[in-house]
Amino acid sequence: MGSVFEYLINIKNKKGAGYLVLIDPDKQDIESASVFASQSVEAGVDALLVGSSFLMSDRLDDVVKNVKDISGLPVIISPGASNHISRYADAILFLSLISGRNPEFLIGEHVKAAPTIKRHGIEPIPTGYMLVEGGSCTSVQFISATLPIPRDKSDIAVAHAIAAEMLGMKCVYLECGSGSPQSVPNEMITAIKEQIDIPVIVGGGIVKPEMANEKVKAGADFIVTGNILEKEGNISLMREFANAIHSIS
Ligand code: 1GP
Repeated sequence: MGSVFEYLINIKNKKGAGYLVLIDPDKQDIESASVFASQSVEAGVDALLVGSSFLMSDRLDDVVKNVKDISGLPVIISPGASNHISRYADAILFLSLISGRNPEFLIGEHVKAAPTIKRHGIEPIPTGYMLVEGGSCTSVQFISATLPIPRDKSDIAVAHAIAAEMLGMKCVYLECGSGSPQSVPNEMITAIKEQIDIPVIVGGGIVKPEMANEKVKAGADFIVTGNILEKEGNISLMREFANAIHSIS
């Protein structure tokens, strides 16, 4: 079997862009996460992310195991800290919060997590995580104690993305933070995409399929939604997102 990263690249090549749905174990119990997982398959979601900035619940293992068994989709952890690891996951976004200057989230948590990730054989996907100002102080901003990149400073965002690529990271994740009032500006996505060859993941505050479609047109390779499906969760909305994201090839 190929790697999860290869699977994602194939999805991007085949469908134009990929759709990743985030399940937050703090917000969803096993039962609702399981329903979500089976609906994801029907709706055409490409992979499931599981994660939280905080992780107050002890459900991570159970959620990962259940959604993987039910959906058969790759399950990728989107961690907030070094203890957010499940041996049942297929892969983990090995996120370095490159937009911030907090050493703990640039390398410290990684050193703590690396031996466990290796021991469990979870595939790490080295990812440059860039927090972009989204109109409110999100959990990521608060917990990481880092400043987001100002929305109107695409040049700063581009420089970070180029550095991520030069450091050998496999993708960049442009993130406004879960539930943010605004999403990553389309111009910023385009400016970054013009300068790097690694895939660009975009998430945070994407609440309408049309928004997802615009982000893909701007250059996003993968779109992440979380909150909106937890709030308004229904399979038809999930399907609309999938169609909007897969419509450009
Ligand atoms: C958070 O980008 C994801 O990491 C999802 O954000 O919950 O705002 O969709 P939303």
